[in-house]
Amino acid sequence: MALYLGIDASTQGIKSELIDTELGTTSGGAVNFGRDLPQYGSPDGFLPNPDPLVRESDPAMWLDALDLLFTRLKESGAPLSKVAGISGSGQQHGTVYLNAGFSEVLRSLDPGRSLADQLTPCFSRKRSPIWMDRSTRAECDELDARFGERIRAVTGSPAIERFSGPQIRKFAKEQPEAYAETAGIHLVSSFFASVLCGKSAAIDHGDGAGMNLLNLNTLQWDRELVEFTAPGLAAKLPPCVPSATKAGALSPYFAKYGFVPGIPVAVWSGDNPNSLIGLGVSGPGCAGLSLGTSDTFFGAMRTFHTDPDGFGHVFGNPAGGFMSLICFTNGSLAREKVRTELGLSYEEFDATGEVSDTEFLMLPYFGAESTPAVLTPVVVYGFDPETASKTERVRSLLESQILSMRLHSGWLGEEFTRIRVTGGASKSAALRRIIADVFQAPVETISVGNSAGLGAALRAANLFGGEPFDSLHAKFCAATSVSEPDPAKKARYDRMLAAYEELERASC
Ligand code: XUL
Repeated sequence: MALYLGIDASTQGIKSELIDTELGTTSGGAVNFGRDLPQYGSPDGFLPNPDPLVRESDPAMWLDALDLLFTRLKESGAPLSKVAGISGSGQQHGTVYLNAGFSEVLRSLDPGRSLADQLTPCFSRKRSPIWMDRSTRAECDELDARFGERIRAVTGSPAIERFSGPQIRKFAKEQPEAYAETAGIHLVSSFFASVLCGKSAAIDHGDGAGMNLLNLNTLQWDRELVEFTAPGLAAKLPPCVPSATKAGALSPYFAKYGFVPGIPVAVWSGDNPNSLIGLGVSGPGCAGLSLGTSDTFFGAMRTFHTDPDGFGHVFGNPAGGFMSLICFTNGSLAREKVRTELGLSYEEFDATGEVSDTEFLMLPYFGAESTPAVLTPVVVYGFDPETASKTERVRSLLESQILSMRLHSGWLGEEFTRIRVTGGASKSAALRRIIADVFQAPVETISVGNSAGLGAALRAANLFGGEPFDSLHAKFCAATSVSEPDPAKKARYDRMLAAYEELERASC
């Protein structure tokens, strides 16, 4: 038996994927923040805030969720004593601020008390900004004014509101005393890795690239960017290392769940880099599409280059080299909004996506949007929604979302030979067909839904079990369904793409 554990710390909960590389089997576990930890008042994983641009979470909730996940795995009889290595995945960009006491508390964690109880006094900022936060436009403008095009050329992304650098700068400006008390700043990923190892863990190149601080040419923190972002920041950042790096050995604290202390823990990465691995698309020519709260479109990059429009990002590929990532914030958010507005069940919504030949387009920015950058929510219809049928409205939303992905992935210069989908909305056959037709590429699903958790487990198996990704992908990521493109639809979507581009240009 060769067991590896991948933990996925996402916006709405924590899940795990336990894989057996000899048998090729997986089993999952899950904690939902809203349902299982209602005391944190975060039904969707973040705290309510009167400012819609501010999105923060209580990091103590994340710790309680980890303890609860392991309690559940133990109670369900999961063979945790046989686990040979662990890695994980974090929602990207979120930051955790820790005072000088963190290292000592981590070193001597008491199994008789919870993680949250022991580590809460170590937070120099009680609330962690997460990737949904859009409150740092002023800081992004300051970075732009100082560095201009250099930020994109060096970090792979322009200054972006949700990225960690602008978030850290805002905190240092607004709460200078709390910032001065901060001895270390972690990403969600490296924070969890630190807790598991009982010592501060490194950040990997996959997640580190989402900070506007990492120089992708040198793969080191960029001295000038770090110095400008906040005073003394260099001393507060952990080192940044390749994803295939051991972070440390499992802390004795976790023996209470049945783990053998001292088993190796790999550095964690972000959810998108992990999904690239978990979907089996870490080689060029294939794309991954995660249809979740936000939709993300990603793929391995043949050469390092950046999006001239400034919406796409470049991150480290955990399998080596680089990956692209384009985030569409109004993914399931918009689909849910339209579904409920029209009073449709999920089944009806899916069935409606199948029909209608009208070429109706819309811009569904029910909340702030990343691609294209829209801070003030706005919904634009290229048709009259009052007279359009429900069928036409649903189809218009789904086609517009996928056309936006085709438009904004053009900078990659790739003809995709296949697209692998994951996330809740990937269950929709109608949506999969639209993706296949818009991109004129086969769209595949795999059996494991939690591609980020699976990717983390595969990274641990690759690093500690020595098994190549190709062999792991053959075992765990075989296609379970394929939607073939209809060549007869090519002309329709080429035409609609031009019309969509025009609508977006005229409105944003
Ligand atoms: C990527 C991004 C989101 C989060 C969601 O840039 O902001 O995909 O990683 O977890």
